[in-house]
Amino acid sequence: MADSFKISRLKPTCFSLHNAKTKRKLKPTKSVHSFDRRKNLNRINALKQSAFKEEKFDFFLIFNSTNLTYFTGFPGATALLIPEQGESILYVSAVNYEQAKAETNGLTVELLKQGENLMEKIANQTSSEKSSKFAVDTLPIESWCALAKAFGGEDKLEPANNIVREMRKIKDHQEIQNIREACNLASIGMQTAFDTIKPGVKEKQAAAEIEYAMRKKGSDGTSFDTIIASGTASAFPHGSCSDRTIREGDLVVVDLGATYNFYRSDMTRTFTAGKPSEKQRKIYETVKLAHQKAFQTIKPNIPAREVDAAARQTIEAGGYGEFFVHNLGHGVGLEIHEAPTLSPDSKDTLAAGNVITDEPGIYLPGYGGIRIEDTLLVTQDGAEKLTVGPYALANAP
Ligand SMILES: [Mn+2]
Repeated sequence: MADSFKISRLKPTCFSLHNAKTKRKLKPTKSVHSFDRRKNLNRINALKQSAFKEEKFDFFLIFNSTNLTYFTGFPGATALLIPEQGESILYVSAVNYEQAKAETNGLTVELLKQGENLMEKIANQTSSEKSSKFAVDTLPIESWCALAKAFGGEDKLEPANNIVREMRKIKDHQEIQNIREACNLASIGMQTAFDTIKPGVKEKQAAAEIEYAMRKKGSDGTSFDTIIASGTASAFPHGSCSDRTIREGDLVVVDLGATYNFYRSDMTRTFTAGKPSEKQRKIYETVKLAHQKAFQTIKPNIPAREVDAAARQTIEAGGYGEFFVHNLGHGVGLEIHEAPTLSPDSKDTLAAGNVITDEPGIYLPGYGGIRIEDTLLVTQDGAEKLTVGPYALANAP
């Protein structure tokens, strides 16, 4: 799925103005056991190293639901208070309380009663340390204001999601196993797309077959709503899935992903229903070359913007520069779009353990679009493709 050019995140404040021919047999790998709880404690300890040793905070407050899953392996908590010393406190409402106790360990699970003010509870439980400094990941602006009010002002609070963002960029062994499986499932989905899409099939029918195939092989769900964009709609990078019937000669962009143990995958192929035209072939070869050039560039310590540039320059040289309207790629993990960002203005530098997409595209309004995308693992000396499928424009004789 394509990541748009974005404005950078603002610090929250409230008190100041501030081919289809190659039939590869794809099989899911051996089932990975769900979260190893000790791994999650390792993540909390790693956060403590960064936040308390390097950044000099006394507490780290986690509110973001994806971050909560990352640190606890449990997706139903409300907040996590991580002190410099001692056990962390996981705040959970009654509906998820028993499950949280059963599915986490090494944490104090605390019931958040009906009507209880979470922010005041946290302020009261930490009030003995008057001059404490609190790092906070992400909060809606209203919640940030409520937290600041409970602490008597925002002086003690510091937005520090960047520390978590940097940690989540580098996947550990268990995360890579989960993503690898999510990618195997996506590859199965894409094989189904190659087998299903032909003139006379509706976009939604194709999506149903794809999702059914992935689910049967063990997918927990899709990474995002499956995109089957045919005809002129293929020129919309985030086009969705309609009741439209695919016609002979259409370009069809298929962008899909599966989830496995909370982890996601992302893969795109474009093909024609029937024989491609010369123009379709020319655009396709340009995108394919851009995808390859970017892939060959990927290695640890390279600035992410240089990988984007390798693809962008290839498309510009092909004469389609203005029609590549999104970033080259993005990180994939618990979220479909996460760090690092592969864009012209990215400040990220790639490192072994990053899981990223390489997804150049060309979109001609009123005509159609072509995108090719794989999810990749950055290795010690390059990159490994985790999604696997032919690069073929025609999927029918
Ligand atoms: Mn993507």
